[in-house]
Amino acid sequence: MTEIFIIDDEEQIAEMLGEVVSLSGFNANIYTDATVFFEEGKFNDNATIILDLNMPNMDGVEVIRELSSKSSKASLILMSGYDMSVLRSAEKLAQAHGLEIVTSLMKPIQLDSLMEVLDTHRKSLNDYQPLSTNSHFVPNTTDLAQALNQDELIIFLQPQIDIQTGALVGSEVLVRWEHPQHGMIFPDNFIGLAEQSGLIGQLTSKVLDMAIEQIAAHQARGYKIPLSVNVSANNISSLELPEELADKITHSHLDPSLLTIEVTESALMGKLVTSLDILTRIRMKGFALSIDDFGTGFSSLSQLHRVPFNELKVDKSFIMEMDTDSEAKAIVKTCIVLGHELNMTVVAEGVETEATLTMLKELGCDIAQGYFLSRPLSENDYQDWLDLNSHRICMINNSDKSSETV
Ligand code: G
Ligand code: G
Ligand code: MN
Repeated sequence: MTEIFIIDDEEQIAEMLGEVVSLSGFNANIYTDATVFFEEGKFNDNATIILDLNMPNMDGVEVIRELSSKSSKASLILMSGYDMSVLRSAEKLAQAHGLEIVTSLMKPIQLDSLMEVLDTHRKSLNDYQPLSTNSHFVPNTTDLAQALNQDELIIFLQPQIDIQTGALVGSEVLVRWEHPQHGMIFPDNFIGLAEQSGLIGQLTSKVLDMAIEQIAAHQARGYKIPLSVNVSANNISSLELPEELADKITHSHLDPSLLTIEVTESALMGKLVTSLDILTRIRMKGFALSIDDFGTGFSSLSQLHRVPFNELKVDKSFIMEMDTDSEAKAIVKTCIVLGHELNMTVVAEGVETEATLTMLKELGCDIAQGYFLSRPLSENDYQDWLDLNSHRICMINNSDKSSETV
């Protein structure tokens, strides 16, 4: 039976939680003092822990820190009697340390909601097990180098829609690895490897070539569809990137403003001086620049002001929660105002519901991207999407933009 560890200094509550855990088909281990939990050390790397944040000896935040120093990959259910913002910041902290958050619960705990959480968690543990064993392919540098040489990387495109008019205003390019044996591999499983192995320059270069080829293909059909490409922190410390981009675009005879370079907020925090140099030159050459996953890093406002961004993409974690979480909504609202004050177009990523889209429209956000509008699409599916959505598309030499609503 799967073990669940409960750490809560209030003995009665801990025992009650223990009963719910047992009823849900897990083995409950109760601790009223976190130091004992670590002394006994009965937990493994993938343990599930129900953790109270407010404890007198060692508190929940200290537990998170200690787990991280042991390189644990534990899954946490956090509890607190404080307000939701304390739970949210503890969540962010845990995630930054590589721990997984199952959920956060406000005290007093609703036992039926805890049971529901445990039920879902048990299912996800069961689903996960076969993957974590031998069927899960973990690529190495040789595999990736080979994929690059044999053109196994392809791109998916995700439409971006003008919230006020419903027009297609661009699409984000997302790389995929079509492995001949292992099927489709997602970027989270190889971008990190590309960065560490020094293959990221080559990877970005391939993705840029594929993106430019797509822009040209759309243009040949009379469609003007700007594309955005993600680059990593390593790319923006390579001084040749602006020249490489300029060479590629000149060669294709395209307008550079049709290509947006997306840089994550956290990538900027590295070597700021070098990246400022590179980003400024990318803009001077006519490309557009976007700050991605905004709100998850810690860039200062003055830093943001110094880099000539055209576009700000609010991180999907806030967008996905804004219809149920007033704090997330406040962050989105503030990002929209900030972006507009700094003359940037504001994009909301991760729009999954109509309610979210309506809310974003009310807040004056410019562009939406997300599953509610379309998932990322393969080249063929994207063509089909364009055919079905021709009323949304801006044609070349046609200033009369579509006015359909979403
Ligand atoms: O759809 P999705 O699973 O594609 O993307 C996962 C993550 O991978 C996102 O953070 C996205 O920014 C990143 N990503 C997707 N394509 C590329 C790419 O071509 N280069 C880099 N550096 N990151 C990418
Ligand atoms: O980090 P970046 O913002 O570049 O990556 C975008 C990521 O978000 C990709 O992995 C993409 O597949 C994913 N994505 C796009 N739309 C949605 C959405 O509506 N919901 C969720 N959960 N993910 C999305
Ligand atoms: Mn992106």
